[in-house]
Amino acid sequence: MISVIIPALNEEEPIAAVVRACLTTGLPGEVIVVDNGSNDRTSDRAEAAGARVVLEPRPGYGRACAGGVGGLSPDCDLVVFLDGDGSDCPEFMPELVEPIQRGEQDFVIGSRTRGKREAGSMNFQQVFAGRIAGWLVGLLYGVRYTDMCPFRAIRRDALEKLGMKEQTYGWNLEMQMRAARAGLRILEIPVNHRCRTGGESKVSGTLRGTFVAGARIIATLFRVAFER
Ligand SMILES: Nc1nc2c(ncn2[C@@H]2O[C@H](COP(=O)(O)OP(=O)(O)OP(=O)(O)O)[C@@H](O)[C@H]2O)c(=O)[nH]1
Ligand SMILES: [Mg+2]
Repeated sequence: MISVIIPALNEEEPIAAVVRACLTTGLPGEVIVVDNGSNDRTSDRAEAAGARVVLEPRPGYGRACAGGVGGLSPDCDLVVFLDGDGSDCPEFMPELVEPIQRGEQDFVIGSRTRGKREAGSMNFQQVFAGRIAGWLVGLLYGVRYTDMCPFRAIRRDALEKLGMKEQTYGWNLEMQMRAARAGLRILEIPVNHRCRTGGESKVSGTLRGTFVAGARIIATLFRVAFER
């Protein structure tokens, strides 16, 4: 069974449409929205749209994703992650999950830099950071990524063996590094990307968010690269 995990913080405007678009693909057996401390109606709207809400009281993108993994149903064998702001395009879900279902890949990740991007949906720093991080991971582990796209699919057993630790914005890169180092079969496919469909940016749209996320991502790169 496919489970979708959506980290969401104060996304009451876009979240219902994101949940519905995931369900419309007919693929997921469950959609889990992980709300860590929203002070708006994110949880209610997610639930009304058909999601199961997991509350993660401690803040942080990585904690939210990990909270979702902790709340997976026992039947789940394939996990899809995407953001709750409406910027990822769930219609690409079949392309992400089918290579895993066919037994050909363990980890399939979208690349927004290789897909069609709506004007303004990614800023220069995001595109640049994704390229640089991808290049560094290539040097370290021989797997070339072109983005740190949040939209991705992975076998549940493989994910649980990775030993994910990152609690904040380094989560996406940490998964890519650990997957490469573990020798998983990895495929990157172009996915389209839109501007968020409502609500406010927490990361790339603000100067503070950009610096905090950038620092966490760099710290993650060093931590994972040098850990023994
Ligand atoms: N649970 C949780 N989710 C978060 C947290 N911070 C951000 N998110 C979610 O993570 C996703 C990415 O955050 P965004 O604000 O969209 O960051 P971004 O994509 O760089 O910025 P945009 O340009 O606005 O799309 C969204 O679904 C957020 O709701 C957090 O601390 N906890
Ligand atoms: Mg976003």
